[in-house]
Amino acid sequence: MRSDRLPHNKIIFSGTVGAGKSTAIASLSDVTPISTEAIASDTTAQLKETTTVAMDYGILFLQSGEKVMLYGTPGQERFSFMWDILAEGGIGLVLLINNAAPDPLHHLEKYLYFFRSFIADTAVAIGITHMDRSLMPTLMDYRSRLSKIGIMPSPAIFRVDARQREDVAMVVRALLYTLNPGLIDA
Ligand SMILES: Nc1nc2c(ncn2[C@@H]2O[C@H](COP(=O)(O)OP(=O)(O)OP(=O)(O)O)[C@@H](O)[C@H]2O)c(=O)[nH]1
Ligand SMILES: [Mg+2]
Repeated sequence: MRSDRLPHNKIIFSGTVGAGKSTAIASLSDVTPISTEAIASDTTAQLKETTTVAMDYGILFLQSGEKVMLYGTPGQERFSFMWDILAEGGIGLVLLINNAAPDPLHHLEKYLYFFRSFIADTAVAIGITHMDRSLMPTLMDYRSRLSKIGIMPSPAIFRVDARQREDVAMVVRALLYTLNPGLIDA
């Protein structure tokens, strides 16, 4: 149940460039989110105009009165030094994978590997974004890759459009439920 970790109520959004981490936090936050967008350069510029260079931050108020702080990482690997820093003190990870990027299953493995010790101590829930733009791989493909990786317990995984508050709330709710079934009203 890991309830000793719950008073921090900090969750981390990480995952692929352009997956929608900043958008998801903006969709879900009950306060104006703080973001650190800069003009994208190199390969990211082919995908989008701006990219997160340090972090995103928002707050979600649960009906239970609990406050959940939402931290988003940059997607670009050159800012990966921020990933560990932001994860410090977190109670769980929302991993967003961009289904329209090349080789999203590889990205899934890469992020699960990077955060393996954090996940072992906390929990992870997975959102697959951009499925309206790319139907493949399917959620079944992700589930079979997860079972090959052997991560236990098997993480919750959903189709998520980061622009839709309800979609983001669903993956956060699943994460909170994994940590503590009493905290469900995200
Ligand atoms: N079509 C579509 N667009 C989406 C979806 N989810 C997010 N987006 C869009 O994807 C774009 C990228 O979103 P961001 O929130 O900047 O992505 P990010 O993960 O923060 O990216 P980095 O900070 O660069 O790593 C935005 O224009 C979103 O509106 C989705 O499921 N479908
Ligand atoms: Mg971002």
